[in-house]
Amino acid sequence: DVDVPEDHPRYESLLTRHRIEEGVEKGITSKQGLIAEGRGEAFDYLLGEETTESADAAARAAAAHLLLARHPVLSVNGNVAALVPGEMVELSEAVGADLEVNLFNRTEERMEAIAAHLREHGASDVKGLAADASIPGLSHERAKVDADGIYDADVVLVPLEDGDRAAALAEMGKTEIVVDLNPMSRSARSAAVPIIDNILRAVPNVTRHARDLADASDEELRDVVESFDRTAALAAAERRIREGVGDR
Ligand code: PTJ
Repeated sequence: DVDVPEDHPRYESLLTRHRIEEGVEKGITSKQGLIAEGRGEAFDYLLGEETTESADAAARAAAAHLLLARHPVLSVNGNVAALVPGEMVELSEAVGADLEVNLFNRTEERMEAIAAHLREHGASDVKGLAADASIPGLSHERAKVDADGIYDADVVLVPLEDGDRAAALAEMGKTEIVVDLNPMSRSARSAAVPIIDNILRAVPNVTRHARDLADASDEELRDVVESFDRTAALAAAERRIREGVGDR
């Protein structure tokens, strides 16, 4: 569906822009999502546009957390829905997690459009529309979640999340997994597991690790969780940005 030549040196980045643009046209992604995408791209460029070793370790720790969880939930916003709808459905199936639409700029139209988009990509049940509970400490619209979804979850994956909400969810005692290309963002810093990687690469990578760990015992999963060092992961990403990845 895209007219981007595959041998173009910036193929992935052009494809991403195209998907976000299409997301806006379909009423899935907000206009602010375009700005967020631009910001993410700049960080991705500085990180070398690849999954670093520490981001891979974070993805494995995320998979272990999701597999150990009582009730894991994957949060979906307008950018996530445009970029990785099928990949989020696959991850939810691999770890037995719920999918919940949760928007920073909530409108009923966009909630419905995203839920329908996820169903088109194979989701059987999409949460977020009931909005019968709220996250303490946030303004009304931004606090809305489902009582049997994010509100009840013990482990939540929140990709590209706003800093206030990431902090409020962590405050509720939830184990938070954040995907964000900016290692200095407040959401990355408040996460138990910050995955500093492009969502396009991060989500399939967590799924791959989850499949690899599918037969692991709880003890083995806990070892994976405990051997992950969030401070070191953030520092490694920041170092890579500051020191550069060499000539390209
Ligand atoms: O659909 P909504 O209403 O829920 O709104 C979603 C956005 C993303 C617009 C909203 O949450 C927002 O404004 O987020 P921010 O504060 O711009 O933060 C987005 C973060 O995601 C930034 O730190 C970006 O660097 C990062 N980011 C952007 N694109 C990607 C990304 N991280 C990983 N992969 C990306 N493709």
